[in-house]
Amino acid sequence: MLTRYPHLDDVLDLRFHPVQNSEPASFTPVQIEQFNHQGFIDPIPLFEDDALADLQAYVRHHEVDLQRMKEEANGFVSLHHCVPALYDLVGSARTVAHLQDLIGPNVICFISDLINKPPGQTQGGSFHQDATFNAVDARSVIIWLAIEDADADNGCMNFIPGSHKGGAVECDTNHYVVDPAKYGAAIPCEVPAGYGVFMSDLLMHSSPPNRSEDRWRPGFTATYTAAEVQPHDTVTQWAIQCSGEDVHGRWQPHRRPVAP
Ligand SMILES: O=C(O)CCC(=O)C(=O)O
Repeated sequence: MLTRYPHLDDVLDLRFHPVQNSEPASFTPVQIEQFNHQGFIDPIPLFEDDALADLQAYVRHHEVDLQRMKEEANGFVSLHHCVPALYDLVGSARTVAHLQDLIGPNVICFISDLINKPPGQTQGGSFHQDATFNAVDARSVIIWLAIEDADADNGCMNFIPGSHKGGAVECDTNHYVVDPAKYGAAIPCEVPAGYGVFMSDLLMHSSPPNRSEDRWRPGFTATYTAAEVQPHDTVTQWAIQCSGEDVHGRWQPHRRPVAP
């Protein structure tokens, strides 16, 4: 099994295509090379000082409501689609400028999630490739943004560097990679608060348990692709335009939501 959409397995291009950008505007050429070589770029600051404090306060005050919103929407909804503050978060200028170096000028965000792992967890941590969950060609870039410091103690993500290069691989019925160790050694990706890590949708990653005694681990993740990429199935349901335009009218992006 390759993806959650077996009828698309022969339609989707699930190979890795290196980013070709010799004159990036926000990343350095070395960081672009890092993306191509290891499948992610070491964390960079996206929110600092007051902007970070505001984001942390927002998440602390609204977390319960946001989780309830997801549960009430048949188990999941991409929150940027219905919460103005999170719409603005996924389209923030610094984030999008960096994405344009990897994706091009026409940036679509089509999925996001707030994951706050409680302390004292004992289970979790199966490797997967996000491209196998998305009904689009494997060209998406995922940003994982730390709302508070994420480290090995409170369950930061683990990556298998270079595991994106072979494209999508066989997974089990839960869409976890079969025998991930054969694709390389896993490393923890520690991310300071306000920093984001940009990763290929083919990078094998896992979310190990938060074994800390009393530290929550809130992280916000958003998935972006180029408007030129053909969407399939229901993948446009939460699509928004972060920059440029939907050149071929493929995504029909949604407007900024209004506050409930
Ligand atoms: O935030 C996390 O720890 C899990 C993220 C993840 O694995 C995913 O969104 O695919």
